[in-house]
Amino acid sequence: MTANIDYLEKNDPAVFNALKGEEERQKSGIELIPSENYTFPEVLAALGSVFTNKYSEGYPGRRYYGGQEYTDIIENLARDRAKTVFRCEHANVQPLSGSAMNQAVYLGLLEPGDTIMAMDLSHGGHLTHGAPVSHMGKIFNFERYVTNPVDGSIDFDQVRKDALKHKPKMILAGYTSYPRDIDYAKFKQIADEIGAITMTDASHFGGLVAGDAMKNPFDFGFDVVTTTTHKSLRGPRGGMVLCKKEFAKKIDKSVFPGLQGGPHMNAIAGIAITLLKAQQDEFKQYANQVLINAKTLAQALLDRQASLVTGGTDNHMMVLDTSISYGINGKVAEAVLDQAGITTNKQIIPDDPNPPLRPSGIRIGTPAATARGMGEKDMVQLADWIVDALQNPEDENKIAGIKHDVEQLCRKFAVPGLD
Ligand code: DSN
Repeated sequence: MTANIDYLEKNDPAVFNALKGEEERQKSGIELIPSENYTFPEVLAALGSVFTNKYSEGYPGRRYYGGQEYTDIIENLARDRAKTVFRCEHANVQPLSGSAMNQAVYLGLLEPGDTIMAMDLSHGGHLTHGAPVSHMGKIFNFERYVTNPVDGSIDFDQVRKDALKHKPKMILAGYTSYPRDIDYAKFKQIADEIGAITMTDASHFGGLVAGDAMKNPFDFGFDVVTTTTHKSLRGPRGGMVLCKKEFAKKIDKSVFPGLQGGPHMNAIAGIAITLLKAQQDEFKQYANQVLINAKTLAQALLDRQASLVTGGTDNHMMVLDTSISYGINGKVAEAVLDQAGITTNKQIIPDDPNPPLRPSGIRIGTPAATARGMGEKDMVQLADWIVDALQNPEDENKIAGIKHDVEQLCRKFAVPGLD
């Protein structure tokens, strides 16, 4: 019924071996990239299912191809469950990725040349929030708000002044590397004053909103929320646009036919499964534990004099300034931790003097480690290993010793879907 990986061993050993290698990498190391996670075994099954064979342009009940009796069931389930989980009026579950979902919102609700107010990229904004190298940065005019690097706060008097000056059509609250929560009420108040649409890109923390561990922007009257489905939500790779009813038609038209063709129905089946899981107590406990683990890890790093951007975390991630802390840039730090079996990613810090491929820090997050069942004690141990490795980047014996210890710990925690 679903994919049988054993066929691969015989028919394509090159791909089979790479796949097995990746399985082993995921089992033997600790995944700390904040945007990564282990999906549920049921989702892996759906991804390798017959739904990958099907074209389904259109929406349930209004498709451009025949044979949709089961795809309609799947997409309706995913949409209804998304509305329940996020307490919203409309859900589009077709975006193929996080970038596509954000593009669909801008292109569906705005006109080229319109102004969007979004977080400065080095302070935590995402490429799709108008990086000059992205198409969105060329099509729309982005005005920036910044954060205070000492505590991560946002100066809302300044945001309001800038909003009154630039009159953005949309105010975007959301991030990819900001370790704090968002004051939605303040953004909404400013947006209402100038008649702007409010959007949150919850790509990173959608699962934490779903699990009631973080605030839901819809509770503050936000118009649109986007989230990827594979980060803290633990689903398949994909994206969703959630919105008020008044924007539903424009959003649906923008996703299809505006931006995409056929949706990936195998992924949508996975999204439906994920959104049922997200309603269960176990998921709520998971979401809470992600935050507890992040706070514990951050505190343990601070206890060892690590310099964290904004001084800590309110969510699932933290940004460690490795230049200040250890005199090495984020590229070197990422490589050293890779050697120790700890996966992180190099990360620009606010107003980083260094370029993105050689930035001043790394980003660390707890969703994947928590999905394996790791808890506070493991986070404290992890902080020690991170600091020991980064303080001794050239000590091969020490790094090898840490890698050994990391693997010993990892063997105690199954990888969901693999063990
Ligand atoms: N790649 C995602 C992240 O790591 O945050 C966002 O695009």
